Amino acid sequence: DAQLAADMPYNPTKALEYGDAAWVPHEGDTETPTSPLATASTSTETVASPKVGAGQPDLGDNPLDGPLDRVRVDDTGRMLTTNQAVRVADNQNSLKAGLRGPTLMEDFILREKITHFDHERIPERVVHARGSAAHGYFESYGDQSAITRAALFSATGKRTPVFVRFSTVAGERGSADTVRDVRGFAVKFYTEDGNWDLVGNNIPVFFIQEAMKFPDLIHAVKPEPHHGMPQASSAHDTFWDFASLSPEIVHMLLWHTSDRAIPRSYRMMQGFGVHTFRLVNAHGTSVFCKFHWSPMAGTHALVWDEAVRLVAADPDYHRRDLWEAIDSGQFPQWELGLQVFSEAQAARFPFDILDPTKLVPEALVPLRTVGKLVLNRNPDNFFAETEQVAFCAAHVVPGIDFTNDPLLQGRLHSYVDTQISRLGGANFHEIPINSPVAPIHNNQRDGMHRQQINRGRVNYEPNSLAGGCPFQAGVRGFVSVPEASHGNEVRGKPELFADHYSQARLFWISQTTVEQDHIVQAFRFELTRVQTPAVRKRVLAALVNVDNGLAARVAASLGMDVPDPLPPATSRPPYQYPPSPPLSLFHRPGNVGVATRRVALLVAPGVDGPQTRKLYAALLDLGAAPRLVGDQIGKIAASDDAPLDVEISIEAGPSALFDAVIVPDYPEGECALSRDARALEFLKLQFRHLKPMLAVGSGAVLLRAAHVPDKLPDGQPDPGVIVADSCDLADALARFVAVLARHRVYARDTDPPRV
Ligand code: HDD
Repeated sequence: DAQLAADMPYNPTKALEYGDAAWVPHEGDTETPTSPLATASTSTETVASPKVGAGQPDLGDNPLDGPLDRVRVDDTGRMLTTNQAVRVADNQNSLKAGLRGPTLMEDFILREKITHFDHERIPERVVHARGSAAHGYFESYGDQSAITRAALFSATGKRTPVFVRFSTVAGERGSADTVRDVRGFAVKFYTEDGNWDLVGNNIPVFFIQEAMKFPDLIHAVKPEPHHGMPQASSAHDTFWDFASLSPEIVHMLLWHTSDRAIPRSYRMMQGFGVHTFRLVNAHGTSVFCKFHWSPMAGTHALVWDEAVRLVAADPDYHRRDLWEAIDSGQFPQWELGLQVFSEAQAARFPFDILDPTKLVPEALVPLRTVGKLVLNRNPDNFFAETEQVAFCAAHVVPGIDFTNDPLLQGRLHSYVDTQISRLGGANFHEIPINSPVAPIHNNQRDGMHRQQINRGRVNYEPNSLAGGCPFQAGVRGFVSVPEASHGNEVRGKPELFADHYSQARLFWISQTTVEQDHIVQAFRFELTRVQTPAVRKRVLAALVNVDNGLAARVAASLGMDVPDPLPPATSRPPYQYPPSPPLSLFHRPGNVGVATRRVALLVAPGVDGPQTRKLYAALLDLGAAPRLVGDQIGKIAASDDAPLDVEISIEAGPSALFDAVIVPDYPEGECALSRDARALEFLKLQFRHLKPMLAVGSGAVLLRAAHVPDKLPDGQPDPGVIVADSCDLADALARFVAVLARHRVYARDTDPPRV
């Protein structure tokens, strides 16, 4: 750095940035400042910010650290200043003409502070306003250069930094996380060849086939315009009115009413690029590709009643889950799978690969796993990173290209356009979180908030005065796949797009019984909230085309007759797909056991101290997150001399926040919680939400007081209601852990619930 500083032309107005002065602490500094000239290669996370999670993120060699470190700020040991770096003597009192006199216009410190505050908010995203994000990396499992020249896939073990944002679609920025909705899954890869944004969802198909319909879809699902209700919910007339008149939506409606729309965690959901993309190799040869993210933690969902309660118990449920998992070192991971197929294969599919309401069944094209995504570091600042990150479906790199999917084509326009109003101008790519790590050289200039100081007199091309630079990259740059175009200009769609029901039926028949039950219940809930009977009837008429049984069950749940089917939009007979097991949520149980599962140990005075500590430690060892839950926080007397420290009260930590419960033994008699309605409700809800429950010794009294049945509806023992003696604790815990690793006891599920 000293050499670098010495080599720079001297700028007298910035003397502190040159030579030795750059390293000399000036008054007010309590530590050696990093050189203002520090570059990516020299600054490190620890120098720039002590604020790393307790998980000690494995940052490795991450080219993002340098550029982001340059703008990270820590105030420790620093004096308060204005934005002009003038030290502020008094931040409590404005400047007045006399102690009781008017505040003076002269008070530039007051005015700067208030003015900045007045402009702190930016427009929220028009969709996906509510979200959470994290840093990490993508690691390639091999060399994929045979199918793509994209740099991130060029070698085994190659790591590319990423920033990933998850979101809901409909809710506003402050809305709750656990509403029924599609989840966004947007990945920004900072590759050496520029940024690639894979802006996907947790559902592989979409509501509509044309970008032209997107504003209508979103207007319909957002709060109704006259009174601004309801928030973050599709269960209202305008959404279902639009849906009932748009039969292409039916496949997506089945996903939307399935438990996919209420994930347990962002870490436990799949991600999909949705559209068919192209991969292109160095010879310009291209293949079609669908992108799939599969969570190592498995795909797991909430149950609806639990999701609703979580809206109140913790509106930040998914945000907190992601943050805490990373902070505790349990880094969320996904594998990237590609479905790669040729044009010739695509031509034989019974659907059009340009239609985003269709998926490619894995039986037709299996997944090829090419790498993993690891999220290992929380952002330092929500606004600077999570809010200002700007994804764009048009951000691709050499090796990846688009198809003519009309929804995708419209997206290519929308994202940059929206950032211009959201982030205040055309230079949003210079905001640190959006900046590529690859260098930017072009003749684009000026605009609001320009950061780059482009040197020289030439800002045009062709030029001779700058030796023709920056020069075109030719084949080393992005080359679009040449595709023959034919046909007249026309507004319309191919015939196969009109097959609206075959894949909806495929999804329905690929679901297990319990998943089908939940779909019926979700339709019942949504359509019960719809006030207009004709809308309900039209939805039923569309469902008849999917499956008579489905339509009949939804109709019965609404007290309606099954209407005549909606006339199909095509005369082609529906295609009869065989069931596709990967479409079931239960197909991917995951391989992380009980890691990060939240387990409540219900405790009150007199609880078996050694046993409770043993259970707690055993769960911690497995990576789970045990918590002592009682009627209030603080110390309670246990059976031995050592008191226990209750971490959270039932009031502040209700049942919905825990994946499972344990009631330890009370050796000296009855537990006071058996007369506490909150504790009994806690247990009833654990049972109702299909969670594993373990009671040891006289802890079982609590289960009985809560009327928790120990049999399944078919009379078999409930594997998730485990009552054990203190002497077979190890065996009982092993059974409990096995059930918890499978997430829920779905065999317990009944409608209506039994407790
Ligand atoms: Fe979109 C945001 C995903 C169709 C227009 N979209 C946005 C985000 C995700 C998606 C994950 C949030 C990104 C973030 O975290 O900042 N969108 C999708 C998927 C689609 C899709 C998977 C279909 C396959 N979107 C779609 C269409 C249009 C848009 C058809 C417009 C024609 N989407 C936008 C947008 C947003 C956006 C208005 C709002 C905020 C933003 O872009 O940055 O441009």
